[in-house]
Amino acid sequence: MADRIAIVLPPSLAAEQQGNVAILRLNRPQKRNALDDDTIVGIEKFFSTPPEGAGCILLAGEGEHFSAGLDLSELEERDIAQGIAHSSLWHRAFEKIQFGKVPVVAVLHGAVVGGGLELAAAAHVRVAERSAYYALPEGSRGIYVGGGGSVRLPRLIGVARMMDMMLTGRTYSAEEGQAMGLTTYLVEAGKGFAKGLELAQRIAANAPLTNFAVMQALPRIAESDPASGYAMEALMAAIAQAAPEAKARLREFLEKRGPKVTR
Ligand code: 1HE
Repeated sequence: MADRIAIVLPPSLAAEQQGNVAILRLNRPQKRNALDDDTIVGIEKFFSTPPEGAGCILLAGEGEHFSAGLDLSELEERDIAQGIAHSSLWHRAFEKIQFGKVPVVAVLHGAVVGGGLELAAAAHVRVAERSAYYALPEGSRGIYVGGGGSVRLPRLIGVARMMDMMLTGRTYSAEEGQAMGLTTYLVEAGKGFAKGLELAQRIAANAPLTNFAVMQALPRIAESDPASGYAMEALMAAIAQAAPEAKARLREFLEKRGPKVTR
């Protein structure tokens, strides 16, 4: 059973909750889920204060496409200062996804392009249906990525691939994306939401401190020099294992009540 969520969002976003998973849908299919300012502000708000009890957030798109990226109709009148403010708004909003309170699983289908790909790149796990395709059409529009793409995408796919996508307009299929690190799970048409929900429920069942460590400590450790990384890892490991939840889970396993790791 899905519960509606009290937070006030623009009509381009729809939120609900299924148990310990909160679901946010891009809900502007008539414009292919193009991301206008109201939507980005709504995303920032939702991920800043996820619904109580949510241990994971599932992000999906209504209609035939995940997202056509930036709403190009809002670009025409912007000057340089407004352009910087606009990009900074996207940075703040997507930072709340990547370094927010709980992990985020994105379900992708159809176009995952431009700012839509930047949005997907901020999620922790990406489930892509075979219809999904990735592109950065900014080059052909005479603009540049502005939603953190230059920071996140090279870390996922490499600078050279991102350069090629932007310079030549090359698109990648969901399947190709799997080899590159964009698609974490590849699923058949219509199966993305169910797979995403299954993964989100599994993530939400983890100890919150472990999810915190994976979201907040792991990417920072990966960016730091090895000596700082080892020190931070040792601290994080010690903090996580000292939590009562960890003790209880370890005891469960040792008393033959906990789950075994299976293939
Ligand atoms: C839009 C947008 C949009 C559709 N902004 N209105 N993104 C792009 O360059 C991608 C532009 N969009 C497309 O290439 C296609 O729309 C799609 C491949 C995604 C889908 O094609 P299709 O045939 O299903 O739909 P459509 O007929 O092209 O579009 C339906 C409507 O959505 C139409 O409006 P209508 O009023 O005529 O019905 C389109 O104008 C509208 N629409 N995409 C505004 N993007 C932080 S910086 C990030 C920089 C970027 O993201 S650049 C990439 C922008």
